[in-house]
Amino acid sequence: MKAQVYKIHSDFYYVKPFLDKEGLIECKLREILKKQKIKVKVGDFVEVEDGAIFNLLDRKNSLIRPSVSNLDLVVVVSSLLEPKVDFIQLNRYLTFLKYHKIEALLCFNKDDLMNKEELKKAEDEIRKIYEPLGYKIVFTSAIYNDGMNEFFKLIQNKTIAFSGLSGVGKSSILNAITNGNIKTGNVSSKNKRGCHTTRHIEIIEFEGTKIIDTPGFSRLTFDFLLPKDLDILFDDIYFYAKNCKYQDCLHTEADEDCNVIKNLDKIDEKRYESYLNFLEETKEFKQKVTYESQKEETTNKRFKEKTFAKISSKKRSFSRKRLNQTTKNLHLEEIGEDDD
Ligand SMILES: Nc1nc2c(ncn2[C@@H]2O[C@H](COP(=O)(O)OP(=O)(O)O)[C@@H](O)[C@H]2O)c(=O)[nH]1
Ligand SMILES: [Mg+2]
Ligand SMILES: [Zn+2]
Repeated sequence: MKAQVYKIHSDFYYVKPFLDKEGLIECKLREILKKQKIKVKVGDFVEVEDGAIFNLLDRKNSLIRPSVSNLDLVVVVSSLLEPKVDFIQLNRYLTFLKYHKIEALLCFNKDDLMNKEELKKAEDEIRKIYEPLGYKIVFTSAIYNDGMNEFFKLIQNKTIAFSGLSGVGKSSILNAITNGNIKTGNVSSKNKRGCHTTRHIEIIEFEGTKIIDTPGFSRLTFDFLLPKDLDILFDDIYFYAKNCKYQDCLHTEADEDCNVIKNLDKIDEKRYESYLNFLEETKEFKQKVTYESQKEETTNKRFKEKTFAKISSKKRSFSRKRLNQTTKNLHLEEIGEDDD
């Protein structure tokens, strides 16, 4: 029987069968999946037999934090005021989602805090940056129900999750679209040691829309990507980067003849600033990869060759092939990682 995982509590998986409109079924995980270190997540499609999940079906996408699979759309919520839009953070969410091939919907909430002219100005500014990038954008007020019909149409019949900084109105929007009919479990709380207490992820259904209630997106630093792989995640930068004459260019001020630098006036300032910020984070990853890779290479050489001298004298840069292999290994490590 095919089913979707709706929530997980320690060793128990609560799944909803495809052909059943009724409630959830409690299952365990077959030993074989545990042995293969397969981590079943909320949103996963699985096969169930005799009260146990024995097969994980193909995923459309999958995240580690939050630990969910098969999202159609993530609503990235910002508030226009209180707090003001944090464009770097917004670009961070968008770049992260683009990397994971998950569609984003941009929601700008608390539009009631602006007067007509201010709102018009903010809207124009935002649309000018994000519409050419292909994003759908809604302006809402969770308090006055502005934009809620339009918002609901954009999420209807999809599997969605909310992201956005705390205080922008995610819970209020959820309340507004469901008329307070569903309760979500995720209040932000910290225990005595200042750590976040464990919170559960679960799918909540509302009129055909599956909302994955998560404690939020965390650890969104780009320390899993090589510097050379960042530009392609920025459509507006890549438009110029793809014609850059330098092959390994990172499109920073250091390269005067870089095609991105030459066209900087056509790229939104905050977008480029975001790119530079994330680039620094990717450099840390490259260092880690380089280190691991050299360590590996040295060890291999010690076994294969008789002289130590050769190793230290040949401080040549490691091959790209090896770099890619190490990158892959580090990624695999991450996949096997536990989230709680
Ligand atoms: N003026 C205004 N306040 C809002 C709106 N939406 C949420 N708030 C307020 O912003 C604060 C944070 O909202 P909440 O939904 O808890 O944000 P969350 O942390 O993103 O879930 C609360 O005091 C809400 O009442 C809105 O559309 N307009
Ligand atoms: Mg909230
Ligand atoms: Zn360049």
